[in-house]
Amino acid sequence: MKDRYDHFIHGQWTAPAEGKYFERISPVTEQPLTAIAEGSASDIDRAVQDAQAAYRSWSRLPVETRADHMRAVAAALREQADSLAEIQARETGKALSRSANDVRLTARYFDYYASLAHSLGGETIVGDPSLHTFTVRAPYGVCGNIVPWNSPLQQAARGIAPALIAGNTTVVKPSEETPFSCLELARIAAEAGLPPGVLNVVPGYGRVAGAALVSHPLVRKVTFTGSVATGRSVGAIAAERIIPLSLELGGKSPNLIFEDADLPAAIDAAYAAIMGNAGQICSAGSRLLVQRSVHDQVVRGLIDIAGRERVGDTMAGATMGPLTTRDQYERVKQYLEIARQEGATIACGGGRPQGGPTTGWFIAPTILTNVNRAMRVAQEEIFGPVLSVIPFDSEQEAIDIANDTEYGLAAAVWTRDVGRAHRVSAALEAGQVYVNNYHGGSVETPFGGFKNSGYGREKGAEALAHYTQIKTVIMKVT
Ligand code: TXE
Repeated sequence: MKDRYDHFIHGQWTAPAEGKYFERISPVTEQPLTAIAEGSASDIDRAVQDAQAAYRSWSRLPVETRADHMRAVAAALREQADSLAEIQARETGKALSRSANDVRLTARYFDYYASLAHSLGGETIVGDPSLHTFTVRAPYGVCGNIVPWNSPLQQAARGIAPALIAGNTTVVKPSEETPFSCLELARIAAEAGLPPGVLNVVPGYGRVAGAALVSHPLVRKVTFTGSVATGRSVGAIAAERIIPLSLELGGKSPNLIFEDADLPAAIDAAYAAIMGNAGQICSAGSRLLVQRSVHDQVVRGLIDIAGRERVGDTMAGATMGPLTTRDQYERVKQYLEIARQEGATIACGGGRPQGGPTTGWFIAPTILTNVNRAMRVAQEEIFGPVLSVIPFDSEQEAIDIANDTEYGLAAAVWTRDVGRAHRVSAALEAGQVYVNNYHGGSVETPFGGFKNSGYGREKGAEALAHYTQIKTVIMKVT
């Protein structure tokens, strides 16, 4: 990590126009990590103008040349994987092994979209024989990418890589909480030969730098990952400007365990689905719906696993890290208070880990039972290591409870009955459904939400549709 981070524009470190920096605090020690440039509207303008200039040549390169550049970025990311993983682990507090996996995925996004280079063709349309009609998939120009703080590297990469292969250039506004790994990604890409301006990164606060990026007249497409409230305000600007937007806004994803499931596997996966990354995963399985006959057995199994978790500094061997931001820590504590007021039972956890670290934004893995579907802890995204367990009796009741939230990002069903697996996965209102696994998807599986979890799809070939616009050419030939 550098002593101070500037913006990364035109392939080089660039000081902020207004000369302002702010400090990012470590989620583990609560001491300053390092200083970071505070992006202003003029920094955003500079980055976007530069990306627009780069767009002219980047979009005209042979697609295989763009793919070569992206493969070179992937290789460079792998070469510097250790230091990059450590920087992301320090800024987020997440376990180094998890951060290393994020770096692997980040590299895979560049490789994967490079491999789709030749799928960017259009079609020939049969009609009037005097006309030769075909479509091409044209890029938009400069894409804006607003990234949150829970997995900053791979969340940035899943927007950058499809944008670039399609011929767009991109300006990333990382979260003010976790900007360092994104900036390092841009540096590594530039050193790997990515032409200047193709990938610019401007850190700063959302309401200033983020809003300026969405509002900039040269930004022709925006990808946003974050909260529903901010997604709404970004959406209002995009609607006004008539630019396309992909929104990934989190969830309250249900994980359904039926009595005929492989229970040991289901219990392990249910625990990891919510406690991984201390619950800070948009598609976390935060509502566990368990058939009543196996409810107590499942809850006992979960409490057992929670008892083995070591919460603390993951650099010093702990298995679960802190909440990444102070705001998030306060928000999770508030939800634990709400759970108590609503009458839920705190089966384990419920606050800071006993005998754990005295600094840092740590919460012990928490399992809430006696939760009913109407409670706020069953409806609202907590985004922490807090699982709400709700019993059900019938398949239909499980489906009804599962679909009874404003969200629809992910869902899972555990059963050995093939018919039930099909019926339930068809009925679940979610953009990604897992059967007898949780989080089985990767870079190649389309991902995004139903309902208030957003729209548009990231990952997979599907994402390319969101970074290209169809142009139909109708050519008179006789
Ligand atoms: O999100 P914000 P916050 C959820 C989770 C969490 C809650 C709040 O429930 O508790 O959101 O987190 C930028 N114009 N998720 O406050 O504000 C901001 O700088 C343009 C789910 O951190 O949405 C950051 O880069 N941009 C989630 C990004 O938006 C703006 C991941 C996300 O911040 C802006 C994170 C504005 N006016 C939180 N205001 C997921 N879907 O994975 C802020 N930003």
